[in-house]
Amino acid sequence: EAGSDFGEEVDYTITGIDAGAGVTASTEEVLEAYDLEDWSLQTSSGAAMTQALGDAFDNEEPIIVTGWNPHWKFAEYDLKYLEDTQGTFGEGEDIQTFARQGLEEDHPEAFEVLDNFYWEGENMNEVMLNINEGADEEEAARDWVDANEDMVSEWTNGLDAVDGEEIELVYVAWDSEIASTNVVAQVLEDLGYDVTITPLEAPYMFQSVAAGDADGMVAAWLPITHEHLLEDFEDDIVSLGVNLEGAQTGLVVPEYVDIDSIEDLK
Ligand code: PBE
Repeated sequence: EAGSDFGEEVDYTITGIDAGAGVTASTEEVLEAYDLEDWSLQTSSGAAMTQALGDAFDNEEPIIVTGWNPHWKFAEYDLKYLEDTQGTFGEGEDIQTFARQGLEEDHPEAFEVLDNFYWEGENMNEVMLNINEGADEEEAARDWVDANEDMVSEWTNGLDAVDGEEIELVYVAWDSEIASTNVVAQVLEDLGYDVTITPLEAPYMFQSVAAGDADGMVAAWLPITHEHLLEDFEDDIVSLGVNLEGAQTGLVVPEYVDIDSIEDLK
């Protein structure tokens, strides 16, 4: 059976990312839902996962990872999502923006930028690919903002410059969120803000916005991935809507392995 060979080859281990990620929780649900009791999910970090993926491709070895798009790995490697017949990962998600209560009154221009921020997966990919090729995160965001003045001006249209007021954005150090958060930070800096971006684990990202310690974040994946975090904090955060459509999470393998569906892991 293809699945049991594959399972043995990867030691029945899915290479995961951080324990607090939504895709980690979804994958634990998948192991239950598909009766994959022989399998385990090994948590680490987004960076460790992409390192393991790169090592596997170097040697054309089998691997299975928790994956998502937008992500540069789909441009770098020939990858496929395993078919999710039970729909545990959902049928696509949006990335959404949230602000702290009171931000609109305290910093209306920053609130407006966060509210207006909207881009496409291909835009995010440009920043991610640049960083993956070695660019500094802040510089990659700077370059993207400079090269996309038309889109950026839609986010800042009609807003007055401010004078060094402080704004703190929180995010999790996933490649996708490193890209978006750095871009928004550059745009706010250009408007005159003094911006700090702080990487946290996902639950603390939501919590700090809810507590008013941070001003906002552009990193909520909904309706599935961060559903449990939204439930915990939705009464204390301000929803500013979708900033990117067509995101997805799932289990991802190289094209060169001969399984196609989560069912094949049995
Ligand atoms: N991700 C990227 C995150 C959201 C953004 C899919 C790794 C998660 O699983 O929580």
